[in-house]
Order: sequence, then structure tokens, then C-alpha cells
Amino acid sequence: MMESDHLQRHHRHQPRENQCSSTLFKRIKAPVHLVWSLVRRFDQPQRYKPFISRCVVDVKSGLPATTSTERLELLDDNEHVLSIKILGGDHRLRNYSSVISLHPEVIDGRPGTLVVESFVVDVPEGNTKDETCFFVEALIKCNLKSLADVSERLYL
Ligand code: A9S
Repeated sequence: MMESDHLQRHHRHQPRENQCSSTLFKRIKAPVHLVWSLVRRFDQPQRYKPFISRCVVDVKSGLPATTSTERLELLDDNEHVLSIKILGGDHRLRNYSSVISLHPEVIDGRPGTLVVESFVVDVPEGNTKDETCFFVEALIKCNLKSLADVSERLYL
């Protein structure tokens, strides 16, 4: 196992009273460089995020469907850390900020990756912290499952 210090360094959220925050983990049977090649493409989230159909960079209006405007906050190709903030969109995630980091591991004697993703977000009016966490965690679990599926298929 890795030292948890190293891991927690990248995942320090300080939720306010009206926010919820959580951290999820996923082991992937593919090497870090392969998983990172998918994660680092902030401009192509649809390569593994099942709920994203397309991504337009630098377009501010005119999109018909549900949209989200997101900013890349940190992309560290050495430490394998990516962080984003959601700036707006026609959805309910306000002040959403997330960090995803990759850590090399050996799984069944082969190179693998431990993915850690954490977030903080406002609890919307009319919802509880638990409901908000449950909703966001469900979405992230889908993304991580899909990231694992895509990575492992590429690694075969
Ligand atoms: O894509 C992510 O990194 C994480 C999340 C939680 C994204 C959520 C989402 O893209 C939807 C899936 C469309 C759900 C946004 C920004 C808002 C939603 O309500």
C-alpha cells in the first residue's frame, strides 16, 4: 500500500457548512501511463465519461442540451493529478470542485493503477448533504467504472 500522506496531499477539500465532500477509490488493471492518457484529456471527457456525449472548448452559448462549463485548474503530468472546477451550466452542481489522482500499484503481479477522486460541492436548496453526496458519488462511480473498462480493454 502507499503512504496515505502522499495520497491525501492532493485531496484536501475544506467543505463549508452548506457543502458535502467525499473521496472514492478504484483499482484498475492497467498501468498508470495508460489510465493517465485518458484522464489527462480534459478536452475529451467523453472518452470514458458515460454521461458526456461531446465537449466543446471555448464555446459560450448556443448549445441546446444540458451543458456544464468547467475549468481545468491543475494538470500535473509528473504526479498524475488533474483538478477541475465547475463554473456554471444548466444543472444543480454549484461550486463543484474535484481532484483525481493516479497511483501505481501491482495488481495480481501486473502493473495496475489506484485511482482516487474527491470532490466538494454545495448542497442545493431542498436537498440534504446525504442526498447530494449519494448523487455525486453515483456519477463518479459510473465514471470510474467506465475508466476501468476502457483502460483494461486498451491494455489487453
Ligand atoms: O464528470 C465529472 O467529473 C463529475 C460529475 C459529478 C459530473 C456531473 C455532470 O456532468 C452530470 C453527469 C451532467 C450531472 C454535471 C456537471 C452535472 C450533473 O448534474
